[in-house]
Amino acid sequence: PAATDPLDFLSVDTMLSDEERDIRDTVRAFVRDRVVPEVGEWFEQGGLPRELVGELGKLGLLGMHLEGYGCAGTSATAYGLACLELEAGDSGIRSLVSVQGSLAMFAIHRWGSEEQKQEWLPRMAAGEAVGCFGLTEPDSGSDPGSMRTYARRDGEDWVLRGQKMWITNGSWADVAVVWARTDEGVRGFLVPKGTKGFTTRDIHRKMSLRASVTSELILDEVRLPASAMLPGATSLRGPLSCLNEARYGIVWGVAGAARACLEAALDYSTTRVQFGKPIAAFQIQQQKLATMALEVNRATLLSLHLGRLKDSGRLRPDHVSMGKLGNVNAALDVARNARQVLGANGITLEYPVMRHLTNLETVVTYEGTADVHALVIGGALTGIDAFR
Ligand code: TGC
Ligand code: FAD
Repeated sequence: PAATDPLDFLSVDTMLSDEERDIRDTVRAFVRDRVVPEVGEWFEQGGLPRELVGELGKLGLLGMHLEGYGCAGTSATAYGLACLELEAGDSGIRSLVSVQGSLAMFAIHRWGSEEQKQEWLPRMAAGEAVGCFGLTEPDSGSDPGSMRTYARRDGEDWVLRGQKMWITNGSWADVAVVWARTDEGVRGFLVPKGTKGFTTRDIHRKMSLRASVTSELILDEVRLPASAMLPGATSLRGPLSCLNEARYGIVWGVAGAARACLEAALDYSTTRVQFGKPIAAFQIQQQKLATMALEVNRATLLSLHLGRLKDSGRLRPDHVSMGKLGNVNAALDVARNARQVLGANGITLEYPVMRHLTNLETVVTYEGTADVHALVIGGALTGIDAFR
């Protein structure tokens, strides 16, 4: 007989609380009704409807694991489950939520002044204001310590000059969290849309993460008051602490992308007939399905374990690196296998698999490449830094 729930073979569901299951079910229904019917079109057109931000805000998903300032204050595990369901829809939707909540809002929540928190967080939680997070530059990706964007003091003001690249939500953002070198170390600045000298340019012709806005930020002598600087962050630890949060969401998210690919492969293989039988009846296809199910379940269990560690205050950055490295690679394997199960149909946007597969090629690169995370784990295992 078929497993009771082939998408939750190991009954991970039984390890969730009622509240966690409720949140998961709400997000799953939103993705089923609002995202899945249209996301192929968004991906093809290369963007997202902006109203989605308000809808995600109404659901309480923006900065949902933060406390106060209009944020839902859920557990890290509940936030992870939401990321899983969102990314089962598309990595671009999870990216929007990650950048808003775990990068831009988290940066303000963790490192901002009371005034900055009051000004931005309630509106960002409601989806009335969008944020982005500018760390990467054209010549500074894996090595953010080499950033050139520079902020100099001029009397009470700061003046920013530089360029940020590959910034999710960039041209949508009402506020950009921009990281810059200063004579006092790396510091973060809140740059509101429309500030003189601050412009954005969208990046087109992407073959991956198409249902997402990706932009360049240009800062040409942007003058900001002293109150625009995040007072708590004084080194690279500032932005890297935000990355831990977003990477944690990705650990969960990609388990959702993988689950969606498994689901498509299961559906397809039980209905597609060749040589007089559903292709699911051939041993080679069953082996692929079994391997996919194993990876989906293993990735989900790893996510849940990291979630419980985070909720009990024991999650370390190198734990997150292991989760991101392992789960993204697993999801890529699942998506590649599923794509083959679907044959020629697997390359189209009529099915979700190729979309997930190409998205995951971004996910394995952003928020620390697979190589970066392997080196973080290697460093933790050996005590030897192999980055330089
Ligand atoms: P290193 O010398 O090791 O450290 C510099 C300072 O940072 C501290 N630190 C951390 N703090 C918190 N969390 C972490 N994970 C941290 N890792 C390091 C460290 O203690 C030190 O603090 P302090 O106070 O002593 O100065 O730094 P390094 O220059 O050797 O670089 C380390 C490395 C390579 C691991 C790091 O730079 C790295 O992670 N590189 C990858 C860059 C990256 O992930 N960029 C992502 C950009 S944002 C993005 O991609 C968003 S996409 C989101 C979406 O659309 O979903
Ligand atoms: P590089 O750092 O140049 O790496 C190129 C290759 O060299 C990689 O394979 C890498 O693993 C390898 N490599 C680098 N250093 C080492 C080393 N020491 N040892 C071994 N191998 C090494 N950034 C933001 O700041 N904010 C965002 O919102 C954001 N959104 C993004 C959205 C999309 C769609 C994409 C594609 C990227 C986004 N990024 C964002 C940028 C992303 O974080 C970077 O692409 C990523 O950090 C890698 O940097 P890079 O592309 O410059 O590659």
